[in-house]
Amino acid sequence: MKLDIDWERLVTELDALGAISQEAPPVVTRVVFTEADVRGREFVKKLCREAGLIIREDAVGNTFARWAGQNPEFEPVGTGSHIDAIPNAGRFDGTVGVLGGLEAIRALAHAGYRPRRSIELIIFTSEEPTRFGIGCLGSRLLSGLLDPAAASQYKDRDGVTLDAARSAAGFDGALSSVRLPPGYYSAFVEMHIEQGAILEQRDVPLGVVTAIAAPASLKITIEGEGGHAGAVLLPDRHDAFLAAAEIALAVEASARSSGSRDTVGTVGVCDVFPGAVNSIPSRVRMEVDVRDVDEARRDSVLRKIEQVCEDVTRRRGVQARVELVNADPPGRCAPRVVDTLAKSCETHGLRFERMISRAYHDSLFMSRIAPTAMLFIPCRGGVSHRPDEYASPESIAQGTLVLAETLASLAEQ
Ligand code: HGY
Ligand code: MN
Ligand code: MN
Repeated sequence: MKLDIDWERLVTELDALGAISQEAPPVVTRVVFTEADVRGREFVKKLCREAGLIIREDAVGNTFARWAGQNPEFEPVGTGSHIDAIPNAGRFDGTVGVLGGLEAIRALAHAGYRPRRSIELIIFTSEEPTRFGIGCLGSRLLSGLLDPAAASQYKDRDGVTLDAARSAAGFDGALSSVRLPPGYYSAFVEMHIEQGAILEQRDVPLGVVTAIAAPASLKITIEGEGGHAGAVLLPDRHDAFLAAAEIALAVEASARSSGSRDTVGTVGVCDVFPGAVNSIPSRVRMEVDVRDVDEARRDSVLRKIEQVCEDVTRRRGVQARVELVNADPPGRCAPRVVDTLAKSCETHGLRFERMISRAYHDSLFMSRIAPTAMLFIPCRGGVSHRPDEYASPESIAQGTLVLAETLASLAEQ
């Protein structure tokens, strides 16, 4: 089948979606259920309608745009990703999988192909942890891996609950209705930028993902004793930030000491109260991100961090509350889907590399309920989660071509 990817239209759409942001371009910030997120959703849904797809949205805003197959009663093939973006991000993270998935469907239809199985494009809600502190909120609920009752009470930093935020964005209904029955999809594929530099360094145009690293995150609240930054002598202080600083350095040291380069850790959020230069910090709220492809090694780092918290708080006379937000197993991709992606690359004479994903994605949770794999395209310098994130039109076109070929193959399996 001769497939023509209209990469100019696709790049124009990616740029237009990138301009739907809470910040001025090239900065993309599109936090879930904000006005920019809602506008971004409307933008993509309009393109899906124009392509003749049938749209439905669930109670948390996961959005499904279906291309009806010849056998609509067969389990569909799914593809998609997210369009929410963390603060100060770029325009390709997630969106390449959504708009690239749409373009793959348009190219197949344009080539006169009619799938046996329906093909369904998904926009997952809140892949990023920015607002509610946990990543992949929509796909966790979809796959039944998150308790709806607990999720509905998640609060953002302003105390707004998930229920209130989703309702204000137009999504109501019981969160328990989001979960899909097992076997709902016959297969799922997500195209995404690599967010690392391996493909670019090895000059390989595509990555076929065989596993997804196991993410974990902690919330650590440290309560010390405030006071005048000049008058209180050092021996009398219980400085919450300096305790936090020791713990933050221990996050890095614990990851480094695992013996594997696959173990990583950082502290991405650190709120200091009261935040006045001449006031000893009395409270610090930190969010810690620890990952590894090996779950046991990751968990040993979490235990070390908890041990350090105990030691530091005892020595400094402060209190620490450590809350485990999530500690997910790694995602294993399905050989059938991996091989179908590999074959599609070969069909189009495109070199590829089998690799693991160090970033997590909605595919991590989709792999729990459907045979799943991912397709990576290179991003310049491996840069992501920054406004200078960039994927070339050539990479985007090559990825979309292979995605289209793979969706068609899976729709016939
Ligand atoms: O953090 C991640 O791995 C993803 O980009 N949200
Ligand atoms: Mn991201
Ligand atoms: Mn992403």
